[in-house]
Amino acid sequence: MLRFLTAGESHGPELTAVLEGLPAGLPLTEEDINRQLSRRQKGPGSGRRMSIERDSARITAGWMNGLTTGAPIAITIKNKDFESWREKKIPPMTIPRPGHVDLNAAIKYDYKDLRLGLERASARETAARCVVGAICLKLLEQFGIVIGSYVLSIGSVKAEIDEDPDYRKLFRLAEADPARCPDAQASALMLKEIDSARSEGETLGGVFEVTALNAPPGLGSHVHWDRRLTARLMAAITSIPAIKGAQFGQAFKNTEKRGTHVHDAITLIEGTLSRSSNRAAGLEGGITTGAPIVIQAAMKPISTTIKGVSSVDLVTGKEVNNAYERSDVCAVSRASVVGEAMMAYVLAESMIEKLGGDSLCELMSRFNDLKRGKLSDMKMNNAPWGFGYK
Ligand code: EPS
Repeated sequence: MLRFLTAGESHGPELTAVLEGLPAGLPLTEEDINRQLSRRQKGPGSGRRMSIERDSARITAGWMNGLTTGAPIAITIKNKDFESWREKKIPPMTIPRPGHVDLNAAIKYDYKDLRLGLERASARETAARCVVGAICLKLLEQFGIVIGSYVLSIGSVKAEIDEDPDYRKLFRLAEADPARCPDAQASALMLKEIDSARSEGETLGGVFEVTALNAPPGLGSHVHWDRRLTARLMAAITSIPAIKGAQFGQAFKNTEKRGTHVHDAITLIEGTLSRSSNRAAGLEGGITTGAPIVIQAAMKPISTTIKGVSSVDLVTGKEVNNAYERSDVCAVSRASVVGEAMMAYVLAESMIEKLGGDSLCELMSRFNDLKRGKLSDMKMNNAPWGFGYK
């Protein structure tokens, strides 16, 4: 079983991630992790904090001489901003920001200052998730699995994407674009939109898509609700702060069509059962089909706005606009990298579940024996049968 924990506050000394259940013998460098951390830090709409932090990972357990040992892996990332908070007299925070965790966390945990909720709810925590995602991605890479993401919309500006796109091209274009948007024209408009929201004291949300290529068929299971990969991916993606909705491929649009226009016909190509389309977005019955796994996530506009939204001061009981806390204007481009990390974690978990094994060698030999929908492997009984229950 693969599992992870993160710990750390936004302005505390450091973030910590612990990942347990990885096989031994996986090659891993701090550079592998730092590459993903730096991708998460790029993107338009960031506040001043992003110019302070230069995230870099320190592996402190579960890894020797460049290889995982099978023991829990521990990693820390310093919060550079802690230096300016260490001795600070922090002013009281008593007006909850609508859209943020402030009010709910204070009610739930009996906090006497709202900042206690903010510190842990901050999306700063997603740096630790990217550490976990980077390590999981290293495992997936051994099996040829590739994960990428791109921005589909920011505010009302939408990218034009082909219906049956070349995903590797989308990944490349997004990587080279400041907004991580593969449509250059839309990207320019997105940047303008972010500038205009900033100047109005407003914030923006948007939609990004995360896609995994080359996942083998047979990950996840239909036999129980919590083993459906569909559900696990959905939970992982919607656990990212500010994600309020997700769908596989064009799930909502598909509801408007008749069934024969939605399901992916099965064909036989060179002895292997294949699909001529991928409207199922890589999953049927909670199990991977072997086609790209495509999930979209809807991110709400950042909750901290310069303009302020009406709230109540918990000290005076008076209705006032919430005070402004330094924040981002738009985090959609950066969140797409966090989406990749969560997808990598869920796929690594399901690969380990499928392949078993304590070392990479063991996983690899079982991977090579996986059934991949060859007609010659499908030995049907082709005879009447009964349940046989007493
Ligand atoms: C965040 C507020 C901002 C963001 C932060 C998430 O930080 P600060 O309160 O220090 O200005 O920059 O995101 C990060 C620090 C990060 O690394 O992504 C929030 O309230 O969620």
